[in-house]
Amino acid sequence: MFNQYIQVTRSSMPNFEEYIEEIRELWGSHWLTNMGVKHQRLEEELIKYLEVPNAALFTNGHLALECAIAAMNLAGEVITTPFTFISTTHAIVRNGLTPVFCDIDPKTYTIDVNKLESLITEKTSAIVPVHVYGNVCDVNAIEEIAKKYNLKVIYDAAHAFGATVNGRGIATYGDASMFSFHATKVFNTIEGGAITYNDSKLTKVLNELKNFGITGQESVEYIAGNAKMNEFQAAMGICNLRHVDEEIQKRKVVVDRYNERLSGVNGIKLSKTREGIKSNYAYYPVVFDGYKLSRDEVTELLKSENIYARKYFYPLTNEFECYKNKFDCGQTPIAKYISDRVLTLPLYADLSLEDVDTICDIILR
Ligand code: T4K
Repeated sequence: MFNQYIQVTRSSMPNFEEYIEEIRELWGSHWLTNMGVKHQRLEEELIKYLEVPNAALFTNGHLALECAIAAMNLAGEVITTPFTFISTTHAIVRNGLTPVFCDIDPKTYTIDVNKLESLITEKTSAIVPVHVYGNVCDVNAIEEIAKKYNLKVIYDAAHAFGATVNGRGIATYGDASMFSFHATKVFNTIEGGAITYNDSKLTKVLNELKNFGITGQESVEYIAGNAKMNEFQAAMGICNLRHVDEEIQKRKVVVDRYNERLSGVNGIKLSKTREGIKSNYAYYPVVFDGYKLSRDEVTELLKSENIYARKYFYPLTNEFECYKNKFDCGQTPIAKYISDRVLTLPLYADLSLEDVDTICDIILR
């Protein structure tokens, strides 16, 4: 048994002195939030790193997604998947829109593009696909469908920071992408998030939506909340961005070891990456399907050894109390099947290969 808990993930942090150095000037300026110098710098650096024309920072990924949806002036129905964190569905509903749940592809767990078109009605205004676990959606098929029906595409890319498709940054697909910079993510700003987007005309509205709808010192043109990233968050981001490539590389080593130990085992299914994708190794989902132990038994077994794997994403979002009488999870049977069997194993840059081996030994013995 591990003496210390092994959690599903552990925040990446810069060297303490590096962060202190980064925030030192804030004691001189006393400018702590409301789009200060650190905020501006992180935004510029992310535009370069993600190779996107525009980026807007937010206090967290959820509010970023809510504001992106609001900025697009959508109406009616939005097609999405229930195999995600509750945030995705909430962001649609809190904008007064109706989510329409599409099933997922059984290999990548992303939206099944073969089922998407049949869900489009005259009320559909957008698609919100999820790059779940950092597994990239079939972005080209989604683009084609969106073009054909004149739909907006806003990716929930909360998990996909740094992933690329044939060398092209994931954030360049669709009208916009939301990234979460939560402490549990590959790249973090403690709490935080961003919207990357193609149309520069959205800059003004996104900046207003995160700042109460204020359009001038004496004018407020619409009703909005507060979703600004503060200077301490941005400073954390500036530091973590310097190390993110190294972090991803270290995660790859951990994932390679899991793959080595768990692939080919009867009853254990590992998720597949599409051709041409460079992964960011955000999560390590394992599906227990016909294994000698059920997913829940493996969860308990690991827990008894102080290892805390997590059932991301169980239940489906359309099964939660607040939605279950409105939606039928039977309409997304593959999502339901995977959700009932999936477990995400511990994964972080500093997880030792020895610990990975111990986790695998416990599962396999
Ligand atoms: N869309 C998707 C697809 C998402 O997955 C998320 C967030 C969002 C949208 C919304 O983005 P944000 O608004 O959060 O930026 C966590 C995260 O809070 C959440 O960000 C994440 N997805 C979701 C999948 O997981 P919990 O409730 O499972 O986190 P918690 O507190 O149990 O932490 C998990 C483990 O992480 C801990 O056991 C240890 C480690 N940890 C946690 C924290 C808080 C750290 O090492 N450091 C920390 O500071 O939700």
